[in-house]
Amino acid sequence: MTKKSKFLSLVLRHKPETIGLELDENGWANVDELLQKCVANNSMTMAILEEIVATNNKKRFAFNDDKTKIRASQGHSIDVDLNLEEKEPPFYLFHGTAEKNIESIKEKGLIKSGRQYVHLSSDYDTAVKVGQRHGNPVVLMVRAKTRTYRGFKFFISDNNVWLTDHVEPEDIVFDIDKEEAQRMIDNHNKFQKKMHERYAKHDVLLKNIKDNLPELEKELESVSGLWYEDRMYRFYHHSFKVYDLVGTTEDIVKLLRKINPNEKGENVYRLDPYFERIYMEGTCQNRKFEISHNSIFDTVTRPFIEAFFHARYFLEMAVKYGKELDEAPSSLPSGWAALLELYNIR
Ligand code: HQG
Repeated sequence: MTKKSKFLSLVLRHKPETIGLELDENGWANVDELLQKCVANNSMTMAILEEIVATNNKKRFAFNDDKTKIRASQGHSIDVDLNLEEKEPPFYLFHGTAEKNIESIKEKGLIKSGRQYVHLSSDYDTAVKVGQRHGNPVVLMVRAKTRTYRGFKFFISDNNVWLTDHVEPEDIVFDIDKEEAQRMIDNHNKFQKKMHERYAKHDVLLKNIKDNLPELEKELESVSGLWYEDRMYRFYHHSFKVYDLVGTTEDIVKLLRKINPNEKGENVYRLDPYFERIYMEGTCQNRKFEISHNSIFDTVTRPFIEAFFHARYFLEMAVKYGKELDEAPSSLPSGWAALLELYNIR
């Protein structure tokens, strides 16, 4: 049966002319014609074809729906259009080759030479088997997803072989064994999971803002306009009214904590450490005016102002982006990015 399947590979992938067969532009051969033309060269029956299609270890061949046509799913050296499905590849794919090819691959990358595509597999062991066909096997890892960001396309054949036009050396990981490859995949998956969790929190933040928008807007309004104008004036006028900022900052931060997308108990639940320090310094000391402050008025009150400005900025950004955004964006406007920093989810 292997011999017959190899013969089928020859006529359906490389040299249909050996038996005077013609494939259509999509690589299909007419089954009746194939059987007829095989008689002289290599006895083939419908039952044998069916068995090969069903049992071939790599599902190399496929019938059309009514079994009047057959073709190879990949591996062609002749020019056929398989209408392959373009598909987003996993982060890493594998390529098996022989040791003797490595120097040249390091220089030129993976090239398709005779075939229509460079062939890649999604697992390490398959690549070992492919490599063994050429000599002492070596497995290379291809940064497939990274290549798609640069516009290169990947296709998947009906029998799940990944195909691409070429791979430059800089997108190949050389000198890895199976454990190392697995470790890289695990690390990538861990990173991916973390990123997903983080992005999910962007959505939670936006939802929390929207759910609390009236309250946030009301607060922002109360620290804008004439009130705002007056409080800044009080600082320069050395008036104790500037001490009012402390309570206002606390009110704002209460709201900012209310929309925190992190869960209580998570190690990122506290706000950004810089912000927490600015907030502490601007609210925890010298809260009440004392005569002795007069001589050091700016030293005492500047932390109030600093904390107020930071808190007000985040409140303003929350209101702005709560109104503007319909969903958490992947390219980040600065004010939204600052909010993500505040909640440690950037
Ligand atoms: C190598 C089988 C030097 C490449 C398998 C490979 C697969 C370079 C050989 C399918 C090179 C080509 C395809 C460079 C690539 N310098 N050597 N720059 N770039 N090569 O047989 O991938 O069983 O055409 O590493 O399972 O081995 O037939 O390709 O060693 O899926 O269904 O050039 O064939 O499927 O060899 O195998 P091939 P391949 P079937």
